[in-house]
Amino acid sequence: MHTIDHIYINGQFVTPHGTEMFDLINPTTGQLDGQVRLGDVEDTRRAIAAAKAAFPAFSRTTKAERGAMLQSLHDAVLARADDAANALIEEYGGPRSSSVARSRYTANMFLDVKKVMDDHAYVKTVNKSKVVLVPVGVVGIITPWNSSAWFVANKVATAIAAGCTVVVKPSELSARQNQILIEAFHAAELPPGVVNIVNGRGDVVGAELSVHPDINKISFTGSTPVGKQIARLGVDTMKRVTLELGGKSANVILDDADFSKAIPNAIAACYMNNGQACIAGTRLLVPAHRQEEVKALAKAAAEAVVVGDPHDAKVSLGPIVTQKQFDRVQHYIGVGIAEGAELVTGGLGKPAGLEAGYFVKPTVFAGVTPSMTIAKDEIFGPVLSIMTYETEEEAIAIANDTPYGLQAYVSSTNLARANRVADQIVAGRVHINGIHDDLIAPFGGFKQSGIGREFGPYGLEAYLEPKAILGETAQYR
Ligand code: TXE
Repeated sequence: MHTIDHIYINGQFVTPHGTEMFDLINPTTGQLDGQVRLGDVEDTRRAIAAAKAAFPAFSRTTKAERGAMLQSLHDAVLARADDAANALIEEYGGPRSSSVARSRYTANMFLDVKKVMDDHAYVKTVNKSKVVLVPVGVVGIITPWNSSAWFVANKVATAIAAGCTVVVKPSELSARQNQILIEAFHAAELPPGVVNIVNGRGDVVGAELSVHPDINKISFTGSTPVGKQIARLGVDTMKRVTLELGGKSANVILDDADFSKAIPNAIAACYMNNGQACIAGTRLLVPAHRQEEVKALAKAAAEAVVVGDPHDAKVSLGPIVTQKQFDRVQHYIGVGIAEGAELVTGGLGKPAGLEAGYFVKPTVFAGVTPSMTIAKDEIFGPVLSIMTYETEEEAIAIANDTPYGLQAYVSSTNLARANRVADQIVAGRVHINGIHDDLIAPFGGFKQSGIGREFGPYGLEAYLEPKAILGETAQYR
């Protein structure tokens, strides 16, 4: 049993004023694995006060000082990478190989951000004036349960690079991962108050961060409805917001693609993170005359996925995070069947032998039309919808026929053609021929997938405000 009964304020682990205990259930077993004591509004206000008090001195630190902190954070987080991987596996059901990899790149994020900071000009000349990029202030960071510690690490690293202080409200479902992260932050000996963390409910701690006048910016990753709510709550105090929200990403397979690679890739792009990824390629768009071939390849690839205990190195698909999310995914599979989509493989119920946990059968639907619910809603589970198109123009139109615009995938052996299609898809990132990693290129969404960008120089600028000094200027930074 893991008991997390402290929050982190002003460089100290303190007992929360809030007394509610929240159960942590292991999604692989369905058994109680721990409890977290939740903070309340009073705890949130204490954390905000600490971040506010730390801000003036921290905002004046040099890049060299903050660079040393980012290096220490990298070292401390890396030292806990194995613990973090275990927490990911047990708390969230992340398969071992991806959990180990993710824990390592969570640590590396601090070095990536350090390099971006070092390369970024914080003082520029625009026309005849000096423009100084100054930290936006005290930042509230609100994160979901999928890839939680990694989201926190990226946001905290970027805030530090900018000279901001923060209050973090992680998902209550990710308390263990974030406890390890905050212990690493403590070991890195940051100045007190620069990073504070309050476990708690979204509508309590998250909402207080979103309205509090001493919070200058919210960086949020989560669902589109909650992102909208946060933007609404923040408008009275004119908070800056970075919102990374949902997606319904299209994966466009052009008729000249190498289907033997593109279709297994499409399964991987949809089932990543146990199907619980905002960037999952959930709509597979294929030429109508190749549908039968695609169905056979997708069925084979989905049925080759090893589902089970994520501790097992052979497993690539673990459970869904909670009973509630499991029920939601089952609901959508039922709706897909009821609305007349063709079930190619998978379907309702749990895979044989895995009844205890929240496991979903790797599922593929074909004959999905743009008006079906499963083509429109973010399901957040391993459920792929195959849709057909007649022409390249129609493929692009279907890809863009969504309120989301986070990510897309295009496969073709003709790179000029692939790029032409990519140019016309309205999404923050488009991957050509595969799933690619780039933690410096901008990441974020068009349309209702969010506002702003994370990673790299664009992510850094989201924590900085340009301030122009006109007239007789002098360099002093
Ligand atoms: O997200 P929420 P949940 C989608 C996905 C999933 C659904 C629900 O479709 O099925 O959202 O997941 C905090 N003020 N995504 O419930 O509710 C909350 O405590 C301030 C997409 O986890 O958006 C948590 O810390 N904060 C996605 C965080 O917001 C509030 C990632 C996210 O919770 C709040 C996760 C409020 N009123 C889910 N209410 C992605 N795009 O990656 C809640 N929170």
